[in-house]
Amino acid sequence: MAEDDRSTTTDQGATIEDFLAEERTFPPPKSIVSGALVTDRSLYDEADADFEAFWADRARELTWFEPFESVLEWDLPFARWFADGRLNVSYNCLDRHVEAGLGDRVAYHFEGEPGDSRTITYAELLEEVSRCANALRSLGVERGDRVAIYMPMVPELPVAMLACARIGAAHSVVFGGFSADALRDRIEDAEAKVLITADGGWRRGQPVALKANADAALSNGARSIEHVVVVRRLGDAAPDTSMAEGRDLWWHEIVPSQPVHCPPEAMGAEDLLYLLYTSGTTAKPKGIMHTTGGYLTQVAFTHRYVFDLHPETDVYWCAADIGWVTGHSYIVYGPLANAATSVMYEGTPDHPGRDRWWSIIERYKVTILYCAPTAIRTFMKWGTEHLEAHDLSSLRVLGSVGEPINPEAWVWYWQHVGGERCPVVDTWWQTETGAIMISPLPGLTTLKPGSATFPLPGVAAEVVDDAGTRVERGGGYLTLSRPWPAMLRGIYGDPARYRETYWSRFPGRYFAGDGAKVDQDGYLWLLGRVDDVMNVSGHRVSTTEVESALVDHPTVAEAAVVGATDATTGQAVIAFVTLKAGVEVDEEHGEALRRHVASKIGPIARPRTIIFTEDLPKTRSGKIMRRLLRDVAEGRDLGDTTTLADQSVVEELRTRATSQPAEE
Ligand code: 7RM
Repeated sequence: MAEDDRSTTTDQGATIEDFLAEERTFPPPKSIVSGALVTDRSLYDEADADFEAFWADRARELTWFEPFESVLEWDLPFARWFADGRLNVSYNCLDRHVEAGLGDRVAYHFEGEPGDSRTITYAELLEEVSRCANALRSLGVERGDRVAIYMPMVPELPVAMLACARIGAAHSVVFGGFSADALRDRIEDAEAKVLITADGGWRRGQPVALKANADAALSNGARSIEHVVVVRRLGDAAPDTSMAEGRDLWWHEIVPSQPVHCPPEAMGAEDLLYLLYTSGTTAKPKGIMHTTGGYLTQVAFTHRYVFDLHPETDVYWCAADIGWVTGHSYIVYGPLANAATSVMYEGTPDHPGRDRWWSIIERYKVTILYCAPTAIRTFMKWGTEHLEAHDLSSLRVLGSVGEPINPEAWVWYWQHVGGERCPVVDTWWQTETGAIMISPLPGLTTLKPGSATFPLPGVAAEVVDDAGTRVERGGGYLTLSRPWPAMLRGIYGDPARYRETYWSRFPGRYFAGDGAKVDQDGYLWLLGRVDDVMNVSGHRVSTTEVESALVDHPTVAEAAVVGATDATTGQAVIAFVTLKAGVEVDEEHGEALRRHVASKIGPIARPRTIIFTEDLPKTRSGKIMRRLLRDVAEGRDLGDTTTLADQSVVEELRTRATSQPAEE
């Protein structure tokens, strides 16, 4: 890209610069366009004309016990959507489908990691949810209470969530990989009355105990918990599961014996549906609040349109964990609200072999796959032979979420997973937004690899500069300039922190920390967290662009880039690089990669140091932890590493970083 095309800084470090230009475009494949839900701009036009009326129409597609009159009350930053309406989320996800004659449709094809499987229809799911709801009521759970859920990826997890929704209790799902302390803190913040857990789950062929962690959490706090309900998942494979007399109950002893009917509570649209804690690395976790009517409206709408869902024929698989927001919105609430058939898988992609996902897609004839770039880059590293052994021709739409997807990873996904016939929808959103905000529509949008393209109908996403002025072309900060139905309603118990965290940086705008750029065609490109932006000789360089330039090299599977203090340039670019399987490199390879970046982006972004590594430190949801890599690069203490998926990775990196001289 020509120098004068770039956004320029007016003063030191004002705006993130825009270096990388992606020229490839992919119009929607003909096979998708014929039969697609959306092939013209009418939804956008409708939403542009009156976004409140647009969302109200979407909300009316749900079943309301009492219809709403009020659409939006906006007392910045506090929104209330459809506030005088009444509905029940579990009714909308289950009963109304069964009443419409869809009781025999499969809701979940569950596959456990050891190879066990269960098929659960909508009628069966309704029965189990109703029984579980009655069991919770029998334990004293009432409308307005909170229930903590700490479980592996088994069907009882969505059952428990829906049972809470049925009786008007809010759930707080704590990811099964979190520690006893993390569980205790979250239970205490929410003052949860009941904890639902399991004896354990399977991971990479090993039983992983959970109940012992739950006991540890309860042994030094979490006094609000009156009962613990325990799912027997591991059975004899579990290390001795101890049950506290009077407090702990086995799921199989209290749920199946309950009455099969449980009338759903008529909830206010603004009643709390759930809390989900975002794991801050330093600060106290924030309990993100999601409510009932607006949340369900937007997750149902986005799940249907972003994936071009045809619920009668599609088999949809979101490979996230339900412990993250992606699982809440796109394994549980969105798909069930749309009467979709989903695959749910318990384990890791490499058990028993590196083709587990492809074997699942082949066996269940999955048509829509939704996963994270970290998974795609891992598959790139493993090589294509694992996919080639399987028939993936059922696939028709591919989705990506969680991090920027580098153009090369996008093209690999398109080519090797999608067989060059499936649109790849890169979906940008956050725990806080509740639902997808920026994404292509498969039958309409011409794709550019690495771009999340445009805000969805009804969403006002704008890039602004440091002064909060809209950027029409170039880099800046991604903001949302209007309320949206699935938006967080606050941080549990801390309205001041809500205002300060999200609404103080740019007046009247929501800002949650991502950089983005707008290209000459108005496409949006996510540039990573603004806290990660590097300042090299006064140029604000995004980590995402340097990483994409590295992944563009044929030998590179994955890269993570950070800035480290440098005497000459202020900060220098340090790159951690994972190579593809079977790549042989010589001593000059680091230099070759540095040259590659310089030629793709410019000399300013040339990494000072390249560190080769087998693995990168990631959070348990697969996001690269650049904070840790900065500490490694600067030789600092590592601080809190509890959110790290694999503790051994950073130690290894530290050794490599210190044994490698800086290249000037
Ligand atoms: C859904 C989810 C949110 C953060 C967000 C971004 C990053 C998510 C994309 C993305 C680039 C994407 N919720 N992020 N999706 N960055 N392109 N398509 O991940 O709360 O866990 O994380 O994830 O930085 O702010 S989350």
